[in-house]
Amino acid sequence: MKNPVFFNKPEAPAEWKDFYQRLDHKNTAPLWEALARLVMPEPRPACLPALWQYQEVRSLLMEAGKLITAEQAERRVLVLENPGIRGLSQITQSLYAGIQLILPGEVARTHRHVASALRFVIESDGAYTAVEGERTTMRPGDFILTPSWTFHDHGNPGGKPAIWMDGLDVPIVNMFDTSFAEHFPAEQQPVTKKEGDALSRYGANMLPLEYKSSSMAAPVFNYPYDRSREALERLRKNGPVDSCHGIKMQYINPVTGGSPMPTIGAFLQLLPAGFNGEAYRSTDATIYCAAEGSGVSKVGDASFTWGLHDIFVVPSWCPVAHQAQNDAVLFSFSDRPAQKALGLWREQRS
Ligand code: GTQ
Repeated sequence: MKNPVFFNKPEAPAEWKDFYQRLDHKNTAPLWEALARLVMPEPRPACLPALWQYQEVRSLLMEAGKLITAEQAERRVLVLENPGIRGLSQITQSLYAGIQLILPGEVARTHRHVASALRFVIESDGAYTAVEGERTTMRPGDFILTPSWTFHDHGNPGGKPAIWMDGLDVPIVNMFDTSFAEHFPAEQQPVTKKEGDALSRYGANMLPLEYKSSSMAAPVFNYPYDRSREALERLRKNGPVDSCHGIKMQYINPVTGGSPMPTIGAFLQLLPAGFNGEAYRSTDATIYCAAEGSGVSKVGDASFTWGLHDIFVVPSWCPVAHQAQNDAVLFSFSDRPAQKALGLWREQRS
């Protein structure tokens, strides 16, 4: 039942105008004029359902590659701006997303910031990301972390352009006014660990003896696609296939079983060919990228036909229903762990 207090406010009489002006001059305002947009009976997101076709974004990004070097740009990225909140560099109310390009021979210099970042690799032939002294080769479909305040740089010693999706919690960090950032003294940080060290040490269902984590982020920072994909494939055979989600798994921090980073959660789901999912909604606005296959997702009143590497966004509390033409895999990320930590998260199956 809708609470009438949120909807039936009488029109302010003309004679109150002078009073409202005097309030205004004293930096005060009548709550009763603002209450309905302040305390809403359910989420009313300014951000809209939206789709970015990868091939369109890619050709613009390659144009950017001719205009500006990675060095000049610091990060050569096209920001995916939600059409409902243009100009804010946000894809949702709480998250940033962009598509980054590193051309052969380029490096993106070492820096760190309070914002947590993830990468979902789209194209790469030998490019790497380094985090705190360890490099990891980026392969298509890999989910890579750059936890808060960790030094990171990217490089592409290969022969082809490297392109990936960045997801950052910049809007959350800035909402709290807690942003710090700095450069590392050198362009590239020294490599102090062997490639694959983190995954061997923390990512094999084992931990070093008496291991105590000093971070809120996972100590593994690459979740290779072949492993995740294989798990989904086995589970498709074992079932059950969820009527809303297909076969959907969440990436975890192997130390805690919780999310890989405190503010951002990430997911991978397999929609078998012919999947015709039921509608689902949750309060965490979610960004999807098609890792394989093609399909159609109904997002509120919109219907998005997506193919390989297309990106779409589902606003908070907006119903989404996925269909897959052929076997499809969707990567997604959202602020779900932050909402859960604050006791805010809700979901609803239709
Ligand atoms: O790779 O460090 O898309 O700092 C935006 C800010 C990527 C990065 C972005 C960043 C980065």
